[in-house]
Amino acid sequence: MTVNDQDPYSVSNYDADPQETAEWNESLDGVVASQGHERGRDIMLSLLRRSKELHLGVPMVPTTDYLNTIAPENEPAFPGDEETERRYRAWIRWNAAMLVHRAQRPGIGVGGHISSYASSSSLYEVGFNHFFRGQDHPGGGDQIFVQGHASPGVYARAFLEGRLNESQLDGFRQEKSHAGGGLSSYPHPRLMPDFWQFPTVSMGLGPINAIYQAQLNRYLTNRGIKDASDQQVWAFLGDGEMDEVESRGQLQVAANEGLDNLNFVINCNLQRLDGPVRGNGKIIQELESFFRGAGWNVIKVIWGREWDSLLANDHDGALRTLMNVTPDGDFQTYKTEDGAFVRENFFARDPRALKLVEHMSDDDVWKLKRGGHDYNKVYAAFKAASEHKGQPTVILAHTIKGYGLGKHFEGRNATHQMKKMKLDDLKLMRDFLKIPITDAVLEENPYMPPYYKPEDNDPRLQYMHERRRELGGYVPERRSKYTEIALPEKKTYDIAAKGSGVQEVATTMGFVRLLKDLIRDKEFGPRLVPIIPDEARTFGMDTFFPNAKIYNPNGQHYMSVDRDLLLAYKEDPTGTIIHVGINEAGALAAFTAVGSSYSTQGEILIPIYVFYSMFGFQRTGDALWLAGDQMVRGFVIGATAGRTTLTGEGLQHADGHSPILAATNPAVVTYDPAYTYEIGHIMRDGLQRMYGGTHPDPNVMYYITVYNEPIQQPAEPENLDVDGVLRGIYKLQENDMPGVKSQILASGVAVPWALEAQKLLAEDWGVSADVWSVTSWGELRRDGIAADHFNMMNPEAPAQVPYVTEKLSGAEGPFVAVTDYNHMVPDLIRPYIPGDYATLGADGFGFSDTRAAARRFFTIDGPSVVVRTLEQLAKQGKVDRGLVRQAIEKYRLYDVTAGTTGSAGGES
Ligand SMILES: Cc1ncc(C[n+]2csc(CCOP(=O)(O)OP(=O)(O)O)c2C)c(N)n1
Ligand SMILES: [Mg+2]
Repeated sequence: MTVNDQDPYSVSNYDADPQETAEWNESLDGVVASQGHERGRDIMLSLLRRSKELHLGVPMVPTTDYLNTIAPENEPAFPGDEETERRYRAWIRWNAAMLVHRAQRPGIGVGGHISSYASSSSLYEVGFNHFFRGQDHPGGGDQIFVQGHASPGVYARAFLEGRLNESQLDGFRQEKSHAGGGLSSYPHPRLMPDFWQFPTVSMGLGPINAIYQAQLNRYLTNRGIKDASDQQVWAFLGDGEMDEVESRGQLQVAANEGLDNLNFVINCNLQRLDGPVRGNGKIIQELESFFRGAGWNVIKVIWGREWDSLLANDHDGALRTLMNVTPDGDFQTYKTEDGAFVRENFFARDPRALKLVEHMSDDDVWKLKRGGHDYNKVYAAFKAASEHKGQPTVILAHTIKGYGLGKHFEGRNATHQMKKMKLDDLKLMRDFLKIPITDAVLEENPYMPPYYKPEDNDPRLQYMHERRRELGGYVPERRSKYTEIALPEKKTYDIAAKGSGVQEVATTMGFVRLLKDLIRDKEFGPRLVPIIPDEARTFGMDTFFPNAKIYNPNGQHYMSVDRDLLLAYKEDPTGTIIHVGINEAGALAAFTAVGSSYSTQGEILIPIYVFYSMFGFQRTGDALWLAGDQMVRGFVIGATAGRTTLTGEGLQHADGHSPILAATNPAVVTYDPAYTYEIGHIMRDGLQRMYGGTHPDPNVMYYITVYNEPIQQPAEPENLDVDGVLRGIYKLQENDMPGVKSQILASGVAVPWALEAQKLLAEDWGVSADVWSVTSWGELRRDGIAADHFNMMNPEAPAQVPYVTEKLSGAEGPFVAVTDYNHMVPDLIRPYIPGDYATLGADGFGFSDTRAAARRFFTIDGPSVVVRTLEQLAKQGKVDRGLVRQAIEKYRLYDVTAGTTGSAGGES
């Protein structure tokens, strides 16, 4: 009989020798009866430890007692001058609160958060004074992810450091209107590009991005691009934030890759915005089991040093039991009351625990601190985390929300949203923090209590500067200097210009072939980083596996099933491809880390993130918004795009709107190319813009939609209007046939339909149509809006003409536009079309069918373009209205089975 059920609590547990087992149980019973519960526990924990050493496969214990992981006797001595550090911490805390309070002055009232930083200032200060390395440190700088709404504390520190002045503090949240500039609400590199490195305030994106930042540091090291092995990533997170899917969803990546350069510090103040995180439960215990299960090293910092002696005297475990069973909601409430309340409602539940504090006054009971506010405890945890090898570490620090802000703030459910302090609160806080500001000054103008900063030569300020000098400079700091790398030469793009001859090749495949050639470029090639969420085979990128290899820091330790194949699946610590598994959120985090390497690490890397276009802007739009904030540079490739082109896949796959979503992101330049030669120019221009060193705005991501419909790729026409390709529109095919004129605008996969319509119009109806390839509806719109704005603000100047208006100005006839997307895509440029404009589009949900049937259903195929054009011409009185009905009947436009536009099948 085999033992499959290893759950020790299972009723059906198999036992090979019940009698022997009973004897062991009796021994344990005996120990407990004679020596008490504590001794019984000791023995059981010791046996569990031994079972681990003997590799008995006993299921692990997911949680430990509600105690500090590091016992007092194992704590290192605190290396700093605690008194001094606490003094300037008080100044920072005061200034942080005043920064927010003053931002509520009459006429301003721009909000802000006080309580989160108040709860976490010790966590940050221990880091700033002893751990976080600046970028001038010989080992390179650490990367610090600051909890978004704790930003006032970081500004307040920078003020003491002399990096920000009082006027800037008063410009908090008035970024445009405050004279001399303001401060952004939260960490936004885009808005404060010399200061912030990592945007964090969209809950959940900080944790996942920190994991992939740590991965990037390893990746750079393993690939020999830069030795980042001495740098650590510190991510400060909220306990409420840990409920976000992205916060917990990638913990296994950090564990599997052994990212011991990564430290999460979770500020467990037990509260989120509205109230308790787990009123009935214990968030620290829940997170402990979750992280441990994922393979992380867990360090709990729950109690301050005042509890040490109580716990040392807690011989029968009564106090520990109370700690274990008290729900978070009660712990929160205690801190809104007083020492007598704590004695009665916490300790008095067990007379043995009550006895432990009988010698203490209520005031002393009140001063029993939470671990996250104690420098010794926090320092011990940070040191252990930074030295831990083989695993990432999470520090779970128990704190009080609104700590030190007085009775109206501490532990209150509403504390997150409270911004203003009453005069009495100000005085209490001033006293608590011992800030030398008089009552009279506070009373004079309670809207504007002064900041506090001593003279520059104050020894405590000097000490603070010295700590930062020793650690390699001030933090946070963002740099954007990087090592230059020569861009690929023009001829590297030749393959894109050549066309495919008689062979039919989809633009996805055309793009992949080009990428392959770019990667071959000796100097620049290694800087291109393909990122794929388990779709390489779909896009024909499995051809990259053998040479570029899949990055795996652990290598490949199994006998690979396809080891003899040419296209073997190859994992390697020096691999180039970041393969994140089926995981678009992780892919975006990797994209963000890789695409900002130029800034965080001073090394250029170009992320080429290729994905199912439906699962890009739609699924991970917020992460792409963050990437824009972080000033990421790179390429986002929406493969298998279009609502009717990805045959058979249906409603959840058929993308008919990603260009619209992309157009809303100011950092994204969107292209919908029809042919590979267009892609070649777009890629080249993109790299030039990002790293050519001449463009005024290089901090952009190029979103390029490519398709899986095989078509004959034409060779690049001679005298191609390259400027037109890059700016968004060029004339692809003129028709000089005499007769009624019309203009067809199309993009991407719809360009061949436009050409089909051009032919049908000529042959069936004697109408001459020119065809324009619109490579970017979004860029044309942006250009138009810029012209509108200029004209509004400069009424005296000659009016600017939008590029598309100018391009189409001599074109005759109605304009008809078609794409494989929603009508909204061509409608983006409606205001700038110099004439009658009609659009066709695939609105509504996609479905699975043949390309031809789907295009007929949405009336976007070749014949549909013909009918729309005739209708527009009839409206203009240029053809007989009867022709429209004739055309509908001729093509059976109402019959989905009569559609013929597009090829069948095609994998990529
Ligand atoms: C994705 C997202 N949803 C909601 C918010 C609004 N929000 C900002 S802070 C916050 C509560 C944070 O609680 P916690 O993570 O526990 O941090 P604490 O302030 O308690 O340290 C919420 C809901 C947000 N910023 N991002
Ligand atoms: Mg919280």
